Amino acid sequence: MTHHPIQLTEAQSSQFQTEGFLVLERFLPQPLVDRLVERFDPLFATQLETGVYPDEWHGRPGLSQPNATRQMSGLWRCDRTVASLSFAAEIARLNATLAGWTGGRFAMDSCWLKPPDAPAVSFHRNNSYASCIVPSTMITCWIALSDAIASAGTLEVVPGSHRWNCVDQPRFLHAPKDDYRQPLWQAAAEAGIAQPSLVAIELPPGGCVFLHGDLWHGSGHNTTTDKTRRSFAVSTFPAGACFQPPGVGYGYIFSRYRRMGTQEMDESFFPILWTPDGYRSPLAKAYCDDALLAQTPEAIAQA
Ligand SMILES: O=C(O)CCC(=O)C(=O)O
Repeated sequence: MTHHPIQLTEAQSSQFQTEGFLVLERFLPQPLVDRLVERFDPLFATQLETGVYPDEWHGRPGLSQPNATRQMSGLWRCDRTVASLSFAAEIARLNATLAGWTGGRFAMDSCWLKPPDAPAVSFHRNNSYASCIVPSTMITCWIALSDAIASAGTLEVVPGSHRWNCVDQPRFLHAPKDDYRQPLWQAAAEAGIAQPSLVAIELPPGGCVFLHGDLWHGSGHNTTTDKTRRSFAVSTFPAGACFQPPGVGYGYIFSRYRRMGTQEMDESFFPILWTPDGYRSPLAKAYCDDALLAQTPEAIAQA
């Protein structure tokens, strides 16, 4: 059983600075993993608890190839059980603390379901998808919701690549026609790195890895015949983040929720989830519970 809040050690923080990622083998208790996984089938079958559609939706049962990766972003809008994790203060606190920020604001949530034979996900840097935000930086907590093993296409990262002097450009990530690591090889060449080392993040269900927004990562083909690889990712901006002027930078999902006439981020779309003095945006308090505040077995069983 994991107890929140988690106290990160100095060694863990310094590993994150140096390597650009940090693994916690135990983060979510199994009942919470199960509760989250149960929500995905109804969501992909268009049974949306709130009636609201997600921001991104790839892979539909009956319409897409059976082996297509199913991915949704902005799931918190559709389902308040999912939102209770997307808006967990603890995740925002850990993401923000690793980055050295004094507050964390919700940026995005995504689920990634890779059935047997699912194709790879191209290597990329998450910050490239948020250049319409200042500062253009996010930290992501990627949580395994099944056994995340190399043969099932778990996440792969390149230690230290968050410090590489190179650029990435937004691209379609699902089912690349070319080598899914090609963007990585190109970036390594630009940064003058002869042989980048790759690490497959193998985790039990409920384990997580925190990713620096400039860390190169992707995931391989699910080569198994019977294992669906599931994960859920929550990304955080610094609490004081705002928009670039209109037309500057990339970020088509974020920009949808821009208010005209101001560069401020609206707390109804990007709630502040953690600050040291306990402030949370009204939306986060009114919309759902916080899944990581109710960690007794009785509370989880009743939820
Ligand atoms: O889960 C995956 O395979 C990819 C996830 C990813 O790229 C991300 O969360 O940024």
